[in-house]
Amino acid sequence: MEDVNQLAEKALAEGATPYEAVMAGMAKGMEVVGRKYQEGECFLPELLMAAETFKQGMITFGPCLKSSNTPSQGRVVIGTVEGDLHDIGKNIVSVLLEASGFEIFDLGVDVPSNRFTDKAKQVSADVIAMSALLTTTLPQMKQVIETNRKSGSAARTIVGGAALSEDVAKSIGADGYGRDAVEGASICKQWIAGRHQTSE
Ligand code: B1M
Repeated sequence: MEDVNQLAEKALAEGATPYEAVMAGMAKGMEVVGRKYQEGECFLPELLMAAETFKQGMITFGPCLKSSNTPSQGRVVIGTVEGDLHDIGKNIVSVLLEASGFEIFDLGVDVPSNRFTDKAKQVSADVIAMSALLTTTLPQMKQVIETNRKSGSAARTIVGGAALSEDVAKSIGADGYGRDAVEGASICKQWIAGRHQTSE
């Protein structure tokens, strides 16, 4: 953990793009630790250390991924649903959306469903983006989607995270599903581009 920022600077100095370093480097590493945890080869403390190391690395890479002078593409309310504290994937999605010019309202983790819909209404969000890694928290996502739809809000809903698949996303009524952060950000961009085209 102490070395990660120095290594991050080194990767950038050697020509890696911040995006490559996060997706092909740190996220890949997290995947390896996750697999070892699943196979009983490493335990919760190692998992926590890996997660903290990831977050530490984002201190270097995060600002490089963000673009400050792109005009706003739209507004996204994002969070990890109630009962779920996993935030690494959600944070990557958030950074990529911000890098694509979206205005981000990040509600954090363990977010009750009404906070998503209230915030979306308050800021006239274009998208509500939700992450879930625990299968037990899927009903929370469904609730946000239903409340959003019933309220007549124009915000579209996109979901992702290890607890989801395309089929599950469909079954809970989400407008979109991102297999990974890149796909999630790209779907949001397509939605906004489509909206601009229809209004021209
Ligand atoms: Co936990 N955990 N965890 N965990 N954890 C999983 C999810 C689990 C699959 C591990 C396992 O047992 N095999 C399992 C869930 C089982 C299930 O529900 N089916 C699990 C469990 C059980 C638990 C606890 C209950 C363990 C315990 O306490 N006994 C506990 C729950 C706490 C809680 O949330 N209430 C717990 C705790 C933790 C830590 C705190 C130790 C840590 C989280 C730290 C943190 O996030 N700050 C942790 C971790 C690290 C994992 C694993 C190993 C890795 C998750 C991760 O960060 N992956 C995970 C196993 C696994 O997934 N293989 C596991 C890297 C990250 C980049 O990927 O988040 O999937 P991910 O995001 C991807 C895509 O999914 C996608 O883009 C990202 C990158 O491209 N994506 C989106 C994500 N959100 C998106 C949203 C989008 C679009 C794409 O649009 C909106």
